[in-house]
Parts: sequence; structure tokens; C-alpha cells
Amino acid sequence: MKEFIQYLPKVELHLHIEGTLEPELMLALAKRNNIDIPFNSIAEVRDAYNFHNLQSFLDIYFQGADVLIKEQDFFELTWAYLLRCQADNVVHTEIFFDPQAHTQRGICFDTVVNGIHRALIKGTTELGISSKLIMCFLRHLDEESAFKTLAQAQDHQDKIIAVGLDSTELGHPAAKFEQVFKQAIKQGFLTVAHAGEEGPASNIHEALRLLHITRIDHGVRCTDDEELVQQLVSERIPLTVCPLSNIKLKVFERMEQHNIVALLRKGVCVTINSDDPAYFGGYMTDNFLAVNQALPMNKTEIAQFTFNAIAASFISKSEKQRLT
Ligand code: ES4
Ligand code: ZN
Repeated sequence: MKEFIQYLPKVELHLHIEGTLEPELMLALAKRNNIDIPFNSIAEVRDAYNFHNLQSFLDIYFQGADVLIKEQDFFELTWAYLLRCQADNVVHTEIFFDPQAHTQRGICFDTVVNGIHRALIKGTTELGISSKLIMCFLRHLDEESAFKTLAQAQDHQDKIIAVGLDSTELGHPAAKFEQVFKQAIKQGFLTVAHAGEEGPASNIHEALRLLHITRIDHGVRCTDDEELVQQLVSERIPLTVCPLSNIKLKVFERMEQHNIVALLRKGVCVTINSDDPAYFGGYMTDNFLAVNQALPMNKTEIAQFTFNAIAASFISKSEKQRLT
């Protein structure tokens, strides 16, 4: 089964590029860019990766992102991730980035997008990995900052397919971003949002109703509301689930308690993704293996995650047919 999972073609739909910053690159970039970080060794960095909830992770995640300064840094970060994709047989990936995490520190929006995009192009030509880029708004920041970010994206609309919403879910309802998402849709962006990771099932309802999203990031708390689960099935609304992330951030105590396989068997379009793999202890193959170890599945069920991800992806109909 391990070989089957290793060689299974995979599609990733929930991946924060800043969350692929491995300690080795973090230390190298800190040195190269003269940035002070409170770690002196790789072991010290890894020691800090003990989280008790989403917020305790986000604090470390934003601190790590501080070492990213130049376009070349964003390029190297993205390229390293694409090499991991190649190793895991990921054939298509849809990548989030958090522009505000960088523009807030004085880094130019163009620097961030251009560095990431240059690596994605190289990934397509040299590795045969197709990709899309999704710009997330940080939900702990205000509406005005999100609007400013949307304006900055205008010159890069050829490189960005969708907007999303991430960071602290509790206390920052979807309603705060209703107008920004409305404007983004008007400009031609597709929309996704993190919802029902730490927050209740009602957050999923609100994201669907107020932000008009076409797929939900995480969404595992949907099981608190059976009617919602049935809506996800009947309307084929996909969930981009991140199993190792959910364990690390204590959304579920143990993988045996995770609901992803139960949701798959109910007919929800669930997918497996790595979220912030440098922080959560594994890329795509590791996530598949961890789920299958705790909740054994047959090969048809495992392959269904890839079929679901193809269906839920933002690639064109003809591209989808090519992959299936
Ligand atoms: C995130 Cl796991 C998770 N949840 C919400 N926002 C995020 N940003 C990066 N990882
Ligand atoms: Zn996420």
C-alpha cells in the first residue's frame, strides 16, 4: 500500500507557500538577509514547532516568513516546494500566498508574486508540474488592508486565479470580507476560504452564503451539522482537508478520530492536502500515509482523493479530462 500511495498521481489544493519554509532555508535566508531570528540551529527551530492551537502556530509561521526579503528568496522557497512535489508525484498544485504577511513588513507585492511565479513557470517547463496561484487575505487584518491588497493584485491578474481567506478564524467572521470578495468576483477572481477548521459549522454556512466560495479550505467541523454535510454532498462542494495539520493544531486529538474517511464514504468531495508541510511534519505522501495508517482504506478509496482533487481543481475542463 505504501508503494501504491507513493506512486499515485496527486493533486494538491491547500498549500501555503510560506508554510513550506524548511528550517534549513529559514536559517540560510536569515543569514543571507541579516535578519535576527530567535533560533541558532535547526534543532532549535524544530523544537519550537510544538503547537497547541492555530494561533500558536500562526505566531511562529509569520515570524518564519520574516526572512523572505528578495524576489530570489520567494523563488527559492517555491522551487524547493516543487521539488518536493516531484518526489511525491504531485502533478498539479494550487498554491496560497499571504501578500499582507510581506507587504506589512515593507516588501513589495510585485517582489512576492514575481518570485513565486518564476518558480511555477520553471516547474511547468522543467518538471511538468502544472499550478495555479491563490492570493489569501489575512482575516485578522481589516477590510481596508484587504481592499488595498486586491488593488495591488490588479497588475498580476494573469498570474492569480483566485482569492482566499486564512489566518485566525475565531473572532474574524466571513462577514468582514463580504464586500472585498464581491469586488474580487466582479474582477474575475474565483473564491475559496478557510472555514470550519477551528471555528463552528456555522462559519462554513457563512463562507458559502456571504463569500460565494466554490470550495472550502478545511471544513472538517461540518460534521457538527448533518444538514450541512448533505448540502456539501448534493451541491458537490469540495473540502480541502489537511490531516497532519489538523493533528498538529489539535483540531483532532488523534488521526484515528479524524473524519476524512467517514466524509469520503458519505460522498463528500474531500481531498488530502499538506497545508504547511514544513511545520506540520509532512508533504502529500506523508499525509496520505498517515490517514491510511490510522484509518485503513482500499485502493479505490485512496485513488478517489485524487479524482476528487481533479474535480475540485481550478484547471480547465480539457485539462481535467487529460488528468483522468
Ligand atoms: C494556516 Cl492551518 C492554517 N489555518 C489558517 N490559516 C493559515 N495560514 C497558514 N496556515
Ligand atoms: Zn491552510
